[in-house]
Amino acid sequence: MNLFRPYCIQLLFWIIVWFFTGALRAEDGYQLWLRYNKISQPKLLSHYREHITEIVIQESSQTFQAVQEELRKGLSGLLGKEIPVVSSVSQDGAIVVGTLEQSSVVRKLVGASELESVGAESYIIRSLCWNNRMVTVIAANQPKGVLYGAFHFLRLIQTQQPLDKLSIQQKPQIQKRLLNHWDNLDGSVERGYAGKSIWKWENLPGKVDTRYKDYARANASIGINGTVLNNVNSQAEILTKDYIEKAAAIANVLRPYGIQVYFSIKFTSPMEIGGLTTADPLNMSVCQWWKEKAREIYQDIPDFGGFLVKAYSEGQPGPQIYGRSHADGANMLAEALKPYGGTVMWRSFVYDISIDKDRAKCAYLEFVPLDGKFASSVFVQTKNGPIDFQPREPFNPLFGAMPKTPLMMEFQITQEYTGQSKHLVYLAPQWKEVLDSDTYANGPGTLVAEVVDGTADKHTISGIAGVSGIGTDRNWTGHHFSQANWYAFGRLAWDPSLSSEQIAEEWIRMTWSNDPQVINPIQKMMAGSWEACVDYMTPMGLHHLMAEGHHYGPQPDYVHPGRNDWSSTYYHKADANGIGFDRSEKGSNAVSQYHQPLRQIWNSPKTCPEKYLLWFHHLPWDYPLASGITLWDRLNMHYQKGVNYVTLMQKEWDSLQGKIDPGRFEDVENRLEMQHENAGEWRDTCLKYFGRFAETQEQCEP
Ligand code: GCV
Repeated sequence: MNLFRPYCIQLLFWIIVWFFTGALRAEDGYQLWLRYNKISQPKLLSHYREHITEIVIQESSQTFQAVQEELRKGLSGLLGKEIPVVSSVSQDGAIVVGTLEQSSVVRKLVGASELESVGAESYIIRSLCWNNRMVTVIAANQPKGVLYGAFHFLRLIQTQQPLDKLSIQQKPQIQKRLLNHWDNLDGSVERGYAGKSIWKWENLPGKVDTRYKDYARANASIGINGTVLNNVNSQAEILTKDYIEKAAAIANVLRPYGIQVYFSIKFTSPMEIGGLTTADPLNMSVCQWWKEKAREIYQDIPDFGGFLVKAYSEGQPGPQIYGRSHADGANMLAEALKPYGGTVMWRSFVYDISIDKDRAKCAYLEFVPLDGKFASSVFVQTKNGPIDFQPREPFNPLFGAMPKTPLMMEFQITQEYTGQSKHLVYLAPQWKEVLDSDTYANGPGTLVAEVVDGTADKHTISGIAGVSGIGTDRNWTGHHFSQANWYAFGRLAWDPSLSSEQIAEEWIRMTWSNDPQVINPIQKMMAGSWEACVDYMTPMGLHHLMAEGHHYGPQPDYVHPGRNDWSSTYYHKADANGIGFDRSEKGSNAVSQYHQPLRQIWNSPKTCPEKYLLWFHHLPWDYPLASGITLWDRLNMHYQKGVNYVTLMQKEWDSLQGKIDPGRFEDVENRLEMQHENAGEWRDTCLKYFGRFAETQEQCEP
């Protein structure tokens, strides 16, 4: 017996250790921000247990099943006990969930007039006293609104907000909030850095991956309501009967979560899979083919969203082959989708440099003359900047230049040009910079966000798209912190006025911890991570210095054998006289595509903000900046500053050892080490290359 005793004590010791470090057991990131771990502070836990005792639901649609499932899962996890689902209020702490139309309890609690004005996806969450009972109501006009409300309610608990005096009313600012997958039908993902495509086309429609539901939950939790399943570099096969059936199986999983599916289509599909000899949008047989195709799709997918089109760009065919315009092509597709309410998203990512030698000007020159010529269900989907998702670009001048056309914003969540899945770069500040930019289109204060949400030009439709960074990696996005970009995209799509700090804090609390000792260092890391990336890659308005093809590392000396505008040297134009692309009136005059006073401010290197200086100006190496420092010295400072920030992020992260589960801690630690090494490579390669010119130049005239 005595011999046995030390073993018992040892066992007890390990049980205690296991119990207290339980929260730090390895996590793999699969649950994203929907972790629902039990609240550990006793006071807080009893507050929530007091305010949540039962879930009152009277509806049973598929969406309501999703609502019920999520609330049960979330609340039982967070509160550490099962919360019963009932059909009427029986005690204090009832959470009443429902629509005005279907739920008699909701009707008793909420006035019809309150919900009437808010629209289909909106919701209210309110604390009430009813029949001497303390209740919380989550109400909406449509089940989808209730679903969004339920996720909001869970978020309040996940981020440890009090529940006693709730008075929340939410309405999305932008109607169509879409992910764009650049997923190919063979399972590869263009510019994907998190494994293969999650769409298992080879197994569909028979076998439906369980992951689709978690994908739907995650997206619904941040308000995303549509997904384009396949790459804009499209294959005609997506429109065959087989693939429509496969997509229908995905749509069935996403539907209860309020997510519509869309296809990227190839303009020459009528020829490739339809046996026609032309794809001319004005040809009757072609129009008929698309009408038939739309009918076929809607038979299988009644809530199908519509088509996304990359036309006449980077090898993709378009109506121009037949001497027709973007509007001719888009309108023909819109006509085919019209009976079903489908949408066309026609991309403006075109750069035919026979139109203008400056690639940044091309889309504007092609699209602005077409303003007013698109059918009412057509969006022109436009990247945030005029080149191509560079670490930093001024906003695309099309925003503010096509008042008669709804412009759909296209951001890139996948980090093609911002370190892929190796670098920690929180992109919300980049997107905020663009959304908050003043276009001056209708005088001062016409923000890009207002062009996108339709208020600037009184459009009845509005949309925003994010190129997805999702793949089959267990944590969905490769880098654990790339999840933050997915999260932030959804939150900003819902409400572009949210701050990037606020979004980061929500995400950190839900994804990592509510402990301020964890929140603060991570906030700090994320806050400056984008600016740091700009600094060590392309500071002061430089752009497209990335290696050819994969776009990861630096290659400032790259010269494309056939296309000047695919060469790094085309963008930086470094030589003995200086560096930068002259887009002022004296150069390509791209500044003229912006409204006054931006045109004037950006036209002069004296008034142009430093962040855009070399985007708009070619300047001598010893050009004196306002601070008195020369351009070359300042460039050196930026590159070093970027690398220093990665060192700081490493330090902050190291301070979290023991406070973060070991699995995710080590993964991020390793990636930060890689980032540090690669940031140094960016600095050294670029400064060495530019130094060849800068340090041999003749001094500029005083
Ligand atoms: C899907 C860039 C990317 C391409 C992408 C293209 C686009 O050029 O490098 O991979 O193609 O943008 O947005 O169409």
